[in-house]
Amino acid sequence: MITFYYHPSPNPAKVALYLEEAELPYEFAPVDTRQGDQHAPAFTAINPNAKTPALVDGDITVFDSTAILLYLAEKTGKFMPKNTPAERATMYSWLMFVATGIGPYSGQCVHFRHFAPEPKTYAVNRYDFEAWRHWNLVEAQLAKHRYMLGDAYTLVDMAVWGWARVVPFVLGGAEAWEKLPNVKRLLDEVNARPAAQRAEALKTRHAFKTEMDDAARKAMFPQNARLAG
Ligand SMILES: N[C@@H](CCC(=O)N[C@@H](CS)C(=O)NCC(=O)O)C(=O)O
Repeated sequence: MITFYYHPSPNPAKVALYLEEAELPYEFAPVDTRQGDQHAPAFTAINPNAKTPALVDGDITVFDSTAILLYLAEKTGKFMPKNTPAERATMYSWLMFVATGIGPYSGQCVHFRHFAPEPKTYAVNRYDFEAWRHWNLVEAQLAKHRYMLGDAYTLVDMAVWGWARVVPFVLGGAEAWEKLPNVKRLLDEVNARPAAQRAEALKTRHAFKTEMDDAARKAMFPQNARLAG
């Protein structure tokens, strides 16, 4: 049986969607990052990086959303492109683009736009610019193809969906959709899938802390302790 370590945020959402799409049974293990659960030794034994998601499958442990997506896709054979060098090369390219570009730049854009103390003009400008640059590349790909890899819905679309759900929060408001109509089209299509609705409903299975108070900031932004004096 799979145990899925989850918090209602973009990277775990990708994995929630895959598990639901592939109809894999799993036990739900909430990790309340605003309460500091990610730093508990029992969790860092599973994910030394102290972040969600993580997954335990029998005696196998896998952490980091992209690694988990690939693990599950190799395990089930579902939502993978054809096993040709060309198709796999395209898949790895876009999957890693989401992992190393969309995720980190969107995440930092959220951090500086919504949570960092002033002065932050330089940082907001840099991360907003880079987040837009990355999302515009996804937009261009989806303007050419129905899905990220062409005609078939794959794990790459699930990786994009995790972050597309929060584009207005990342890019400064719902008007961002006017410049990303094809990303919005994919988001709406995936949102309409029963698996996506089950994945979204996971957040109601635990009373996750929503306040970003001092305790939450201490758990999530440990770097601030170095500024305290
Ligand atoms: N590269 C990692 C990033 C994981 C990550 O940043 N997870 C966030 C939620 S989206 C988290 O758990 N944050 C808690 C923290 O930073 O303390 C992945 O893709 O899984």
